[in-house]
Amino acid sequence: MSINWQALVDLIGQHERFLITSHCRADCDAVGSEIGLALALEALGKHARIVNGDALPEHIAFMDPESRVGELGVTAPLETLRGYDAFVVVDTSAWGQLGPMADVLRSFPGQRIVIDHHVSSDDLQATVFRDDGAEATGRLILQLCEALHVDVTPEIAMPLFAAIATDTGWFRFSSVTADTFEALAKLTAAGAKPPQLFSLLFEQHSLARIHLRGRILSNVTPECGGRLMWTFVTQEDFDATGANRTDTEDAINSLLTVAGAEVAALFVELESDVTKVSLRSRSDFDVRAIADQFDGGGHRAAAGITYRGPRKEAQTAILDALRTGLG
Ligand SMILES: [Mn+2]
Repeated sequence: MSINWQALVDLIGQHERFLITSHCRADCDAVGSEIGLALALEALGKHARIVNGDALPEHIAFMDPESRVGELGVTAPLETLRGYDAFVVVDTSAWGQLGPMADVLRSFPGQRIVIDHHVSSDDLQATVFRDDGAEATGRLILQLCEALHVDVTPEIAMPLFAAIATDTGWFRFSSVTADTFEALAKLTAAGAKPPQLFSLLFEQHSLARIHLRGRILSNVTPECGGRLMWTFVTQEDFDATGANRTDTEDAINSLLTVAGAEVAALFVELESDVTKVSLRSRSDFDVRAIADQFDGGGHRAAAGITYRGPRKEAQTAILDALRTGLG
């Protein structure tokens, strides 16, 4: 579904003061789209303010060098959010992802606008500009800049490049098309610096995270003739390395780099009786079907479960389901 850009240009033309938000636990596509949009609106002489339901995660704080992204109730008190005539939600269409900003949107009296690339959506009672074929909302904001005839400055180009780069796993996901590279060429010409961004995005790990990764990888065990790879993290691993619970992110993807691996599972002992389970597939095998059996959720290729029980019990139950599923 492609977007009627002229309709959005007209709608923007009818408003002056814009409130912008995105989903909680913002990623680079969320915050990059917010900042790119705010700067584009300001280039038109309009007022734009970004407020999210929670704080920007520390690892992407570099995306907001001017501290433009407010946090509701902290740097952006509720009573300061009056007097806006349009409210734009980017990179989500789900009430549940807005956190405390959902109530602000619910009671907002002005024009509501959604710019998004996700398939699933709630009715936010907004005018919706959705392209579920787009790899990132960041590319939609670039297209909007073009439709608005806004000059793409380096300050706009950097966050939009980061938005596309992260939502495509640095241009390797199946969502990447020729349009992706066309957008990236424009953003690079406008001043985005890919090597600098790569370093900021992917080369800022703590030594503790690397040590934890070493433990995770040294425990990888093959099953089903190598089609299934699984591993685990214990509370002792966190204690010994000094790593945070978030330092397990991405580790599971390394399991799928083993030749012949189709499905990966990671069991993280969060507490003695709470186990976080991540599942990934790079074949037709549907890991969401496994997650569904344990009240989890996700997608065909990436799903998760919060298992109420000890790690070893989670491993026994879920590995059994995976073995059965893989035949
Ligand atoms: Mn996105």
